[in-house]
Amino acid sequence: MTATFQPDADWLAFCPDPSKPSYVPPPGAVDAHCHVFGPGDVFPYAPERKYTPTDASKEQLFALRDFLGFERNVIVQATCHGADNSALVDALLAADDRARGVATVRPGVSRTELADLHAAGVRGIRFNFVKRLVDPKPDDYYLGLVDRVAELGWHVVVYFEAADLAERWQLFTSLPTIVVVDHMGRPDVSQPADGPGFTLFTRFMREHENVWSKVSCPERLSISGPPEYADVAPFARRLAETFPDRVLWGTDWPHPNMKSHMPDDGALVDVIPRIAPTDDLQRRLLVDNPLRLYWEA
Ligand code: 0GY
Repeated sequence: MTATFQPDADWLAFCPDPSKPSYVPPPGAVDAHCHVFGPGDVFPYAPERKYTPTDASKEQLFALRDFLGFERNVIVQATCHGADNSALVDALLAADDRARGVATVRPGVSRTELADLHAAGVRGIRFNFVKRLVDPKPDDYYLGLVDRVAELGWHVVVYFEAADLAERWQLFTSLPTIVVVDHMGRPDVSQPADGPGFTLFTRFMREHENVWSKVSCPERLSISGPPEYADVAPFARRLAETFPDRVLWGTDWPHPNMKSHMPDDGALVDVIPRIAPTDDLQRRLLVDNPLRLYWEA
């Protein structure tokens, strides 16, 4: 089937010529949060999607990986592809064992489909609670799905806004798998990193040793803006120093739904030493943790 898709009128395309970062990631480094979009005429966008992006292919992703000094990717199914993981699987199969995936599945998914996803390199599913991206469901919907994938040894990635944490506390704290939170649960960075909002998030991690966080996406959270995203770094650093074995980092390429600006991916890499200031913390963040979760599981 072929289809032609026009990106949304206000869509910002990813940076075509990122700068070479000054920071050199350690050998084996993993970009643990990125996406592929389409191409739409090969892998059509989902009818229920809430945005239509510019295509962002696996070849472009792998070229960026090499340019930025990374060796591997974790590719996360984006909502514009719904629960059709074809573009994700296509990228995983082309990656020569250098990519793993996080899929979206719905309750009717069969054992065979799950086994095929596993064989392609999928190691988790994503639950998205962000209302501008999806229509969130009652807790039972997610609990039913997690039971389906826990037996495969997969984990759950959750994407939510700061206010959802208190509201969905019961659900989030009852998930039996590893739970990886996208983008630190989207803290309000106009508040202090040791203020009440983010303290609830750190309590979530402290009291639940199965909870991990991506210390990614300063471009989405920052008020002070690029290239340093100085207001986000204290939040990310607090997590990287407090929970050094439960943090991941990713570019978030191709940065869907950015409205304020499109980040230079090289500048994003240069933020890493301000999040993880020592060689040891950087190695855990970029190599040890993602390898343990995605390649050694
Ligand atoms: C991200 C963030 C966003 C989009 C998605 O699946 C998605 O569509 O995750 C967003 O718009 O904040 O992590 O890519």
